[in-house]
Amino acid sequence: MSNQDLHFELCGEQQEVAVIRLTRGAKRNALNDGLILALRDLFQNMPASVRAAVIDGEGEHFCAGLDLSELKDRDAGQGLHHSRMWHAALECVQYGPVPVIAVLHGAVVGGGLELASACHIRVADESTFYALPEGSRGIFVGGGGSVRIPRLIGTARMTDMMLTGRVFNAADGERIGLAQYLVPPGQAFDKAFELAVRIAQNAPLTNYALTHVLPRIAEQPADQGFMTEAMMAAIAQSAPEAKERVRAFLEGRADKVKRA
Ligand code: 1HE
Repeated sequence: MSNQDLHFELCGEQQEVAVIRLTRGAKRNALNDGLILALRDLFQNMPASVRAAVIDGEGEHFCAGLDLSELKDRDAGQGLHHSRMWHAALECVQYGPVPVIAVLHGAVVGGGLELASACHIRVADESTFYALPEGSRGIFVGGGGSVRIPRLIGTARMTDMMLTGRVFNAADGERIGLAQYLVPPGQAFDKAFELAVRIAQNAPLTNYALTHVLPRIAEQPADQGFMTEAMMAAIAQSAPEAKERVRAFLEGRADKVKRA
């Protein structure tokens, strides 16, 4: 589904990085139904060349969350289906074909934080701030935030954000686990793109294991997690690409791990 508020571009030498940009800056990239459905369709129909994706937001803010102008006339049944539509779309981001990196700056609030938390890596610049204003709007999260955000920062911190309207700045956001990377203002896209190019060089099966299998293992009891891990390890190491990569290291043709 094409949408004027969503820009899509293939980048990188092999067109291996999809750059996706919310282009509704005049409304602070607030997510209306059309944008949510367009995101879903985009991740369901990702070109085969793509190995990693970057999601950015036009203007000063990553995303102001749910488009509140669409909320006012909904009844309970419509609200249920609306939330499930967000769930389906953000499932396509989290459990889609490739790892996804969010480029955070300015407001990452409400549904914007829900979108960011469905991504695999979050790179924030120092202008970023995080909030869940649902509490003060008299509503609740509906885009998977109650499932994903506590897994990043813990239930107590999310409860605090929603009960008190607490806003975390960029440094605190990185400290508590909302973002994995913190960079100077204006540098988040470049950092995210650099990471995407790096991720795109991994064996696709390893990336699949990390995005689809690791989060499931994390939800399993340890005993089952160990078994799932063993099966994934066996599948990954039997791939011809894994054998070639290991051989390359043993023959001195691959990079060593360097000190941080
Ligand atoms: C919007 C939205 C929106 C801006 N829906 N139109 N999210 C919120 O409660 C956050 C609401 N937004 C804000 O707090 C601020 O807009 C920002 C801090 C993000 C940015 O402030 P600022 O001063 O740069 O922009 P602005 O002047 O507030 O907004 C510019 C325009 O965007 C303005 O429209 P205009 O026609 O008067 O120009 C705003 O009305 C519009 N706008 N945010 C609709 N969110 C799946 S459930 C998820 C539940 C939620 O996400 S609830 C949280 C919603």
